[in-house]
Amino acid sequence: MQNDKLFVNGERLWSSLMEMAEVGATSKGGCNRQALTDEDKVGRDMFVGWCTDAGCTVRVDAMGNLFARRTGRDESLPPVIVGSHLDTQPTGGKFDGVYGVLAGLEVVRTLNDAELATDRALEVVVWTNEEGARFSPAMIGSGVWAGEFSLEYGHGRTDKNGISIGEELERLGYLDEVSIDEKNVAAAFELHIEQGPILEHEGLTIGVLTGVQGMNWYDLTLEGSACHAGPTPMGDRRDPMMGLHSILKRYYELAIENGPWGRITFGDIRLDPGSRNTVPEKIVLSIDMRHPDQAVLDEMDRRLHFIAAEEADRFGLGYSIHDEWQSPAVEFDGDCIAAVQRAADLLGYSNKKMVSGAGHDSVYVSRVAPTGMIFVPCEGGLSHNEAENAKPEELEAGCNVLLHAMLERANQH
Ligand code: HGY
Ligand code: MN
Ligand code: MN
Repeated sequence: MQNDKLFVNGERLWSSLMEMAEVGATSKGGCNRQALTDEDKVGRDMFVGWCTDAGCTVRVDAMGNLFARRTGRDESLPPVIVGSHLDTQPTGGKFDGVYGVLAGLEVVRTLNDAELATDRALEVVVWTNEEGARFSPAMIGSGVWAGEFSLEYGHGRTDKNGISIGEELERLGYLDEVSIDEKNVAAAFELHIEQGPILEHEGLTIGVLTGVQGMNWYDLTLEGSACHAGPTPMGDRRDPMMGLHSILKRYYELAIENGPWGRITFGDIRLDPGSRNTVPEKIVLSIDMRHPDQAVLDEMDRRLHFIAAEEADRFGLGYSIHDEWQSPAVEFDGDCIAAVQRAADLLGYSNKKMVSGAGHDSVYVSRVAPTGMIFVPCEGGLSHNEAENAKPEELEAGCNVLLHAMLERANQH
């Protein structure tokens, strides 16, 4: 490895990750720093302080997205941005999202140490509510910024307690009126743990991402009749759970038939009235279905609706499917992919091109800016779990690739 290459400070990156992991830390070693909670505010304030200390100016937009800017030689040029998210799942880990944000800050700190200016300004971005765990849908901060959702829609989304994003931004002091129309960006990058098993299984250090798989979210409602769990014979019931039992079997078969990339997940379920000795009247089931090939995902969508109709009819149930969110499959920008590939090769890291199984803010950012992503392995491919873990040396390698990919685009005209 030639000596004249710039390298990040892996220890400083690791210690900033561990310091941020203390915010919303759970007893099982993970993080619960859900979007726009008090814990999220503490994390945001910490990040803003670190960026200010690193000489950046920080701008907040009307969705609470944070833009920490390191000026370039020519401030008239569109910047290069690097972003991800600080919000976590309720039982999230120390690295999902936050690694991409703090790696962006580490790039700034490294360039400061080297007293290296770039032609274009660099901006490290924190996107609001990437996870979609507290407020549905996911990636709503980047989605409003990219024009996928209106600001009114974004502010109006509420959590399970009826509290809206707009109210929480106001309460936390992260609601600003700055225009969110400044989308003139030369290139955008995001660095993230893979959250799956491929890189670790193949013994590779870097994922050069070519795109993100398509994702559909639904709410399936099944309606029957509440009755007594004791005297009511099984054959006399209109039990939505009996219909759900058949539907679930066929939905899992649908994902497996469309393997190896077909995915279906049922993460949340609500039964009314929710009493142990009353046959439920209504079931609402959350569905997350994914596939990298949009045509296949569209066919899975058709089958999903057909199966629900057929099984509801068989069990004499009412049913409805609410299409909560659709995020079509995304292909990243060829020049950004090539910049990541060149950086990984220059630094001698083993790598492969791949598609992301998880959604990321880059899905929407890629709508308005040339975008690329970088993956590093995580232990056992595990994520959205408090045991999420990654190796410091691999996190450092990913950040080195990010540094060189950003440098290439920041000095390109
Ligand atoms: O759902 C996703 O893939 C992302 O983690 N929000
Ligand atoms: Mn993430
Ligand atoms: Mn996540």
